[in-house]
Parts: sequence; C-alpha cells; structure tokens
Amino acid sequence: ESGEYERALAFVLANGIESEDRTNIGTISQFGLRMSFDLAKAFPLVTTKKLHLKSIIHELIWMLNGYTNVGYLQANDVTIWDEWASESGELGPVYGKQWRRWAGKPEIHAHEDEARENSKLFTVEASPIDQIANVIKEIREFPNSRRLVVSAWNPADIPAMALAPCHVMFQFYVRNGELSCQLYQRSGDMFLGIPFNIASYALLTHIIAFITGLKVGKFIHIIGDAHIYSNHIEQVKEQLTRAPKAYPQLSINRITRDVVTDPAQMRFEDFKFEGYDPHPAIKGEVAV
Ligand code: THF
Repeated sequence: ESGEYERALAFVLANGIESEDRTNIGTISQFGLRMSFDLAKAFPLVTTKKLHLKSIIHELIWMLNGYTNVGYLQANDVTIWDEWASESGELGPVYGKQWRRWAGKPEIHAHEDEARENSKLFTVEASPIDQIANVIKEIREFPNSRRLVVSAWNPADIPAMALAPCHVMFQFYVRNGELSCQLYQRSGDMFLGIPFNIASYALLTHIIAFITGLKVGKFIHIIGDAHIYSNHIEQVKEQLTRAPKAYPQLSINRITRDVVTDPAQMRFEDFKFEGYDPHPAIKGEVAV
C-alpha cells in the first residue's frame, strides 16, 4: 500500500531514540518495525523521492549470480557498494556467496548411515550449498513447505565479510498459487537503504514467482534496528511533506518462462516498470 514506507519513516522520526553507532554518525533508532506490501496490486517503489532503479536491479542480478566483487556493479555504473570494497573490489563472502555457495557440510544422521554407505551423500558432502536453487526446487515440489528459507547469516564467515549481512534471512510462503516473501533485516537505514531493500526483495519475489509459475502475493519486511542517521533528518522531514503517489507496475518480458530455470539468467532488460512518477530525488550521504 502506498504510504506504508512513509508511515514507518514518520514513526522512527517521531519516536526514535538517539543512539551512537558503529559509523560514529549517530542515529535515532526504533526496534522491531513491520511493513507489508501487496505485490499483487502494484510494485512497491517508493514515490516520495526518485529512486535509482538501475542500481536496484543490477544489485539483485549481481547477488543472484553469486558475485561478491563490485566489478559487475562498476561495469554497469552502480556505485552503491564501492565504499566497502577492497582495492581489488572484493567484499568477502557476502550475500552472493552465501545464497549460491554456502560452504557448509550437511550433517549426516545415524539413520542415514545406510544411505551414505551406498551412495551420493559422500559427493554432496564437500560441495557448496546453492540455497537459491534449493528453495526453487522446494517451492516446485512442496509449495506448502515451512522451510522455504534462505539465510545470509553464516557465523563462520562473518569475520571475513566487509559488512555483516543486514538482510539476515528471508522465507517464502505459497498459498492459492501466490508466492509471498518475508524478510528479517537486522539493521535498516530508513532513508537511503530501506527504499532500495523493499524494491529489491519485491523484485526477487517477482523473479522467483516467474520461474516457479506462481503469482505474487505479499512482501513483509521486518526490521530490527530501524534508524535514521543524524545527517538524514532534514531530508526525511522534507520527504514526509510529500504525498505518496500510486506505485508503478512491473512486467517481466520473456517470451516463455520455461527458458529461465535459474534466476541468474534474468537480465536487466527483462524488467519493465510502468507508471513510476516519483517526486524529485533527495540526496543524502551514506554512512560507512
Ligand atoms: N550502509 C548504510 N549506511 N546504509 C545502507 O543503506 C546500506 N546498504 C548497503 C550496505 N550498507 C549500507 C548498501 N546499499 C545507497 C543505497 C543503497 C546502498 C548504499 C548506498 C545510496 O547512496 N543511495 C543513493 C544513491 C543511489 C545511487 O547512486 O544509485 C540514493 O539517493 O538512494 C543497505 O542495503
């Protein structure tokens, strides 16, 4: 629903508690926010300031390809991860790595000894886990599953990451032929990051629905530490004077969905947004 983000933003502005933070910029913060967007109606692209859609789409394609180096982003003029990258452009084992190549070994239980004896588990053991492919397979085979979860929070890998995952995990839910998604975000930059994040997970839900032949349902966004940086307060006040407009519609341009079996095959040109008519952009510095 248009206005859902603005309500959450206004809530943090009115009720946020002044806090010091890792970046030393200072925030006002609230804990435990929830927003819900009906993807069946429209695509939740914030309208009270103009968003750079190109960055959002390329960032998601980048993650879905398992990339962790800003090279792909830079080649497409997307700079939003530059601040955290090493000289070679590396971010460490961040989202792309955990989504597509989680380096865990499945635990072998006693009752599986027999299966292990005679086959596959040995070969499976050492190979990385593709959580995205697994969740797509699970959606296809067991749409009612309560395990449609992808986790980016890998405690063993966190020390090597440029930034610990803000988007800790997401879960899909299928009912009545509709795919819904709920995200748990541990930390959310309400002015800069959150509008990007809403659009990104809405787009992810559309992509997975497209590939699995489902319609889109809801996107539910849960935020732990929801904060406004002290150097964004004026921008937020300006933004909240603006009336939300109608959201755009997304269509995915592919002749047949059967051609796409892996979301990494989606291309920038596949996504067509119609009716995005936002208020002007508002600049803000990103806290590093
Ligand atoms: N760190 C902080 N402080 N805020 C975040 O939103 C954030 N992210 C990612 C990782 N660390 C973060 C990076 N995502 C912008 C948007 C998203 C980012 C980082 C920066 C940004 O500057 N947006 C501007 C310019 C857009 C553009 O250049 O395309 C904007 O006006 O929206 C949360 O995922």
